[in-house]
Amino acid sequence: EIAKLPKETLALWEKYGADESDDKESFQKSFIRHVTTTLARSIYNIDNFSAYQATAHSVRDRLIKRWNETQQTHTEVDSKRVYYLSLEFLLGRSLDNALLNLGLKDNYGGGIKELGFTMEDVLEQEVDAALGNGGLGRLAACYMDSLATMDYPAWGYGLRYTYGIFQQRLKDGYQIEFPDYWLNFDNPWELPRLDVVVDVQFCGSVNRYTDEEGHERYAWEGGDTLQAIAYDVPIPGYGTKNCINIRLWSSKPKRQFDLTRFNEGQYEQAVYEQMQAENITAVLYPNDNHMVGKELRLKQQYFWVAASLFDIVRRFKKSEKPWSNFPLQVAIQLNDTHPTLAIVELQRILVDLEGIGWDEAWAIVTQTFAFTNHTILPEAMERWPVPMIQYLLPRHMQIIFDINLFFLQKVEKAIPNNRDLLAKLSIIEESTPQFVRMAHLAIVGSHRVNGVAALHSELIKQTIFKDFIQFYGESKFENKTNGITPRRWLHQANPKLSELITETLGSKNWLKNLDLLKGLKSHVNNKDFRKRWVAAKLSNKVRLADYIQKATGVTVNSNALFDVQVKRIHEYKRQFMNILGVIHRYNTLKKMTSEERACVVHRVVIFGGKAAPGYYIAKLVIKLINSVAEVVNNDNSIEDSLKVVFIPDYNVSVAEIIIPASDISQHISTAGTEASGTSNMKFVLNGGLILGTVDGANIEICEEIGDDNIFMFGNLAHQVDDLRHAHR
Ligand code: 73E
Ligand code: PLP
Repeated sequence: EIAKLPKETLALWEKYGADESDDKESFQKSFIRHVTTTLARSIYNIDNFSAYQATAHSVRDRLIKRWNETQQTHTEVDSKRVYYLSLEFLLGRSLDNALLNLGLKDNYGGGIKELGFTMEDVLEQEVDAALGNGGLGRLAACYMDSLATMDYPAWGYGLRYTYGIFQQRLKDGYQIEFPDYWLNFDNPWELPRLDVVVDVQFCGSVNRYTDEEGHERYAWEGGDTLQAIAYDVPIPGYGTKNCINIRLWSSKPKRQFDLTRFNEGQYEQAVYEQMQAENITAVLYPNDNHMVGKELRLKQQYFWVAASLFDIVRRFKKSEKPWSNFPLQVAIQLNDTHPTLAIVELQRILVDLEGIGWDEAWAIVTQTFAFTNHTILPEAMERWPVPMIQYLLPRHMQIIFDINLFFLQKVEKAIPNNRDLLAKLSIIEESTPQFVRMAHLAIVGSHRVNGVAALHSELIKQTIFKDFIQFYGESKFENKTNGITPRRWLHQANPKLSELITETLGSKNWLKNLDLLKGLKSHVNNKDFRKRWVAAKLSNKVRLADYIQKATGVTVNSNALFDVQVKRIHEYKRQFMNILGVIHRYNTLKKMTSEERACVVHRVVIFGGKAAPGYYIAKLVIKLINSVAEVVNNDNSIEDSLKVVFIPDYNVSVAEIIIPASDISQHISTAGTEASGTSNMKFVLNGGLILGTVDGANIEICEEIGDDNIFMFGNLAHQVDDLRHAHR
């Protein structure tokens, strides 16, 4: 096609499409251009926020270029793509990350200074993209950074919630929630693709018919149709031109005016129904590790899955390869059971729309999908009432019943006369009403199932998925221990330590290969190295102390030991045990003489984390922590030997300040309950010690760093059930 264009046209594209340079002057030029044109402002009315916007737009221009080139290359090469389906992407801020990954930080930093701003002030202006609850959503964001950095042709698919995770404020020590209307100002980190629109159908009915070849077929007809609009979020890799995409869908009514309604004067009703369409992507459900069986949540899941699969299939079809090649071109990873309907949707597309036979279609489906389990907590297991699915997705419910029937027939054949096993494995829970067990559907529809840390991956085989081992054997179940991106969590969040490491190792290669950190071992006794290490920690603690002062009004001493527990508030994470420990410490300090207290290391105990709005006990724990803080911080008799703070609104940006400043962090879940944990890795990477239970990734961290660098305590996972029983 390009060859057909006139030479003059091509020459123009070449001339004007050349890279805008990345030097300081080019940045300053584009900054001023964006201030005056994009923002329609002038030198007389530009504040820090406009400076942020202009800088972001300048970076965005460069990102778009890489994004375009990457997508073009992937289309030309037509390599296999990996798709990560996640209802949550907890991205945080983008500007600093993009500057570092694109290698622009120094030139832009210098450039902005000459324009009268500081990079720190400018970076502070950005609001977090907080489209996630906690570890699961942040893991998705870290994976996207790593996939981009390692040059994978990867795509993320998610929802563009109008409201992300709520903002937490404190009133009289209680949590109160505020809406996170993060799109108040324009979002430079998304590219609206108003031309990428997918129709999504709900409700209606299923009709059986015979096609021209005499085959029995099913058509899903009628019901309501709405539209998914794509918003693309470019994710640049570090030290590579690869820039991948997260496609987030936003719901819109399909502008089909119901003329009868209007003619009958039911204007309000007609408009109201249109508005319902926009509700689908309005808000992120704020529950971590807990299922809430709301119809709107199921609608979100199908809306997202239908739009994403349509897009994936459309891309595959462009290559005109036979359907049997689909799993060679497409790998879809299911981030927990939230996208499990994708399995059913692909089977529907292949059988109903493409006319492929059931068995052939099912082979394609199972070779395409893989499923990650993130939790064994019973309250988090997704199950949806059959009548709800039947109403919203009548054809999908039929397909689920068929998948189950054929699956159970295979089980019966392999392990005959075991009705108990059939009931345990069934995708359908035979209660009143019946329920669909989404984890069972995800296992049956995937070729691999993984847990997120070694212990967790063993536990799923022994507990929630035990019965499946009888049928599939062990090989379908494997472990993929979680990870984190060292670019954001060390290089970006802790620039001083990052610089020391780079200087000591002689290159930045460790940012792409963390094993190289082993090279630091030979420097542990080097005086200068140790001095600089301690200085980096102290400056991070000073930065956090300033933040605490601003956010809570409490003054803390940066020379005290910082003892940190920041994560979602949950009974299984045991913030309650921590605060009981603090009360005990306070009582002990009060009983001491001044001389005795002088020998005790001063300590600041730092808490942070959101409680789900409907989680009564978790909210009460927040109040307890704040009440304890009130007493301890105002008791002069203990002479500042103990301070307690609850930092409000824990999010990614706050984590970036807290984590590098920690001396000890607590990861003290009841053994067997925290599937992995990822903040534990972040604290360790920043040179912090861990106080932890024998749970999740703590165990593997201990193996890596050695038990001199971690304090492990408590019972083991296999002892917990008996202990619980004995306590009754
Ligand atoms: O242990 C963490 C794990 O590190 C686990 O609790 C968390 O996932 C992290 C990443 O693997 C998690 N979140 C959820 N389930 N497990 C969850 C469930 C329902 C809604 C939202 C989040
Ligand atoms: N929430 C936020 C904002 C985070 O940054 C992280 C991880 O860094 C988590 C939650 C997960 O923490 P944890 O693994 O301790 O549950």
